[in-house]
Amino acid sequence: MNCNKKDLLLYAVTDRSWTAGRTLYEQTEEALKGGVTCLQFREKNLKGAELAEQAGQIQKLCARYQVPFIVNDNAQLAYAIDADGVHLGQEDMSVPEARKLLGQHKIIGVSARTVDQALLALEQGADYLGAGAVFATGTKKDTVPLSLSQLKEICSAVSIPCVAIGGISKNNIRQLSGSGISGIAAISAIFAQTDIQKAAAELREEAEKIIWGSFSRNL
Ligand code: TZP
Ligand code: MG
Repeated sequence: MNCNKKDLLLYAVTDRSWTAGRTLYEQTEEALKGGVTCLQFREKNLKGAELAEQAGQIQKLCARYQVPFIVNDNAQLAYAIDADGVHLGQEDMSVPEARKLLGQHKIIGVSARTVDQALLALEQGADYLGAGAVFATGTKKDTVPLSLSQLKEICSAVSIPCVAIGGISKNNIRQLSGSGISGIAAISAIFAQTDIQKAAAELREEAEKIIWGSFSRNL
């Protein structure tokens, strides 16, 4: 496994539907400048050559900033472009299959909403979990928020790091304090903002406070 817990602190997830006249490349660079520590390429509306082409560009950009580049859903694409890893939903390729394809050194993340899903992912060799949604979000329509106690249960059930996702913003991130997460993931709180660099920097500062705090329990 190749997943440094510290890299999960501020995990940005892309969404070109927010680009508002700018390119995803420009937006991603702003996010990286603002201090994003991991980037997931999640472009549900791109396919085939265009998907691979965009992914390759963003991958090179992330490499310049030495930030891990993770492909959402698509382990085949992650393999084809030699991405740092893949993030798998419950309906995507299984962890053992993805591990076989990508090898021991790539990062495999899994979405988990229950302790059972978390334990299975751990047992199968996932490197980290994405847990959520933790708050109401308009970005992903088919999700219902977990309670804070469900999030805590998931985090404490596994030895791998957990990243919270869903509706997280600088205004509610403090509610996640003490939940046991190692990072927060966000789409709109980063990519839907006019000043993406500033938004990422503010989230990073808050994430450092609530996750790392004055003692490094989660490191
Ligand atoms: N998975 C659970 S909630 C979500 C995903 C991909 C959407 C996160 O987007 P936002 O804008 O940070 O709420
Ligand atoms: Mg998915």
